[in-house]
Amino acid sequence: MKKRALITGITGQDGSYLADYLLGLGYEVWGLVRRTSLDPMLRLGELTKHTGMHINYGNLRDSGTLRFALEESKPDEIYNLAAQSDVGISFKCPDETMEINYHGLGRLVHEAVRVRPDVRIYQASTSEMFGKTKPPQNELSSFQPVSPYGEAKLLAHEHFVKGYREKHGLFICSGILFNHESPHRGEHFVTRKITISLSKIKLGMQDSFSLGNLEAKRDWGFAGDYIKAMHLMLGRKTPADYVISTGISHTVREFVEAAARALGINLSWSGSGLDEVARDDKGKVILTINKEYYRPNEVHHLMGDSTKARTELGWSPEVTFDGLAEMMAKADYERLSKLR
Ligand code: NAP
Ligand code: G4F
Repeated sequence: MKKRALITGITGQDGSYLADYLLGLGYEVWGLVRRTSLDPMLRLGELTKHTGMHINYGNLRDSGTLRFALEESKPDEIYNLAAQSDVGISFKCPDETMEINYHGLGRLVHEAVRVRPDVRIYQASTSEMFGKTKPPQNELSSFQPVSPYGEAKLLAHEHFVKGYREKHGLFICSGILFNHESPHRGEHFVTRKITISLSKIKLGMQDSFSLGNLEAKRDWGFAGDYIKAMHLMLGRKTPADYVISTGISHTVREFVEAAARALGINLSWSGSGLDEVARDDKGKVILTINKEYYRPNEVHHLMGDSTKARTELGWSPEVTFDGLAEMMAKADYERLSKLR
């Protein structure tokens, strides 16, 4: 019998990599897809034609659709990747964020245990839950979230992951993943915004772009490496939570520099604060600072210690920071040069 996996958020960055990986392992993959006005299947591409791939229309806000998807797919494993995943937007839409990121998991778990009490569930928790906690952060660090997104994910982790595991014996675990990126990354996250903007500038399709806080530090890895850890967690004898990270952090400014290097753009910085700019080799301003992109409250430094995952799961990341920036910059450059 083929193993069956249900992935919520299959149309997102991680969902697309995970579906591909599980299909490659011989799984039957079911994806929960919400109705959108534009084609939500773009990232899945040819995978939608795979005989092992099935789609259920549904929404984490709607228990009935979850029940139906669970009854139809009868999954051995559930990967709950669906979320309002944009931290900046969560300050503007806190209720929606709580509704999907916290109550959504509650609905899913409640329905899942009725359909299949021995199901194994992966919850997409996040380093954003650490918030102000000093790095390096690991499974024993305290949580001090500063955004509605981080708060909703922490509540989901405490109430539904730890709660159902400890009180009801459910196999459910949190992957506390640090930032991970790829050519499939949403276009409003900072790394992808940078690689798209620099590619367009290089191709003469755009003059300049703006960013917010250049000094924030993140521990950036490759999504294709991180989804393997999700699968490893559900293969353990007993459920546990794991930090997944590279252990190395860089500033947003360093990501701009790495992506520019990959595209052969020589940057020079001048000015400070909101007046800082970056120029290209010809002295043309290509990057300015806009306070619109600063957040009401910022997580300044995330850097994970993933010793537990490396030891117990045998997991480690393969793609380096420079390799990631180059992969993303070159993918955008090639895609856009065909469109031009
Ligand atoms: P993403 O690209 O933004 O994908 C989010 C997915 O959730 C999309 O498929 C989206 O569908 C779906 N979704 C949103 N609201 C939904 C709803 N109400 N019902 C059903 N589906 C809904 O996010 P990602 O980067 O792949 O991240 C995957 C998960 O990991 C998220 O839970 C995120 O919070 C968490 N996480 C991500 C990172 C990271 O660095 N990437 C780090 C830590 C944790 P549409 O296609 O229709 O929008
Ligand atoms: O790329 P970001 O929007 O990612 P952020 O906020 O770290 O959240 C991502 O990682 C979390 C894991 O820690 C996930 F849980 C979450 O779902 C998401 O995937 O911003 C990164 C940094 C921030 O400090 C932000 O202030 O970049 C800074 N930044 C500077 N200028 C900007 C911009 N961020 C965005 N999105 N856009 C800018 O123009």
